[in-house]
Amino acid sequence: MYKRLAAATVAVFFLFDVAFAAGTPAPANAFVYIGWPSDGQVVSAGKPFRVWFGLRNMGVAPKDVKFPNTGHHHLLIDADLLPSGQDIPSDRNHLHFGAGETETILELPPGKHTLQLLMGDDKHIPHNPPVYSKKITITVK
Ligand SMILES: [Cu+2]
Repeated sequence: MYKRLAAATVAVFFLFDVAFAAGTPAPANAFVYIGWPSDGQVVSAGKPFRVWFGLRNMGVAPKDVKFPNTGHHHLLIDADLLPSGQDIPSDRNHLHFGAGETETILELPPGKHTLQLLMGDDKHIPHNPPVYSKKITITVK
């Protein structure tokens, strides 16, 4: 009985996955990365710093512009990736660069922080497959 239930659960999850997987396609070799700061970088407190967004094998387009193999950058600050198919929230942990920006200036409170880039389509939904950078940790002090 237990085994049968487990199988049923798996099937439901699989169906959900298929239902939400039909997002905007991204090239399989798309690669997004944080050009600066580097993982482990220490930056000065009270001093804004620039974050560079790098992207290969994919283009940048502003929000609401639907064009193949493009998207816009989102910077996740002290946040984890979202379940697939969910649109990216807009708050101080999820910054949208809907004008097609490829860099920003940040100022963060002292302490350790994580940064991660995530591409979103014209409607702020991650692509299929999702295109995200390595999550880096920086220290502000
Ligand atoms: Cu967005």
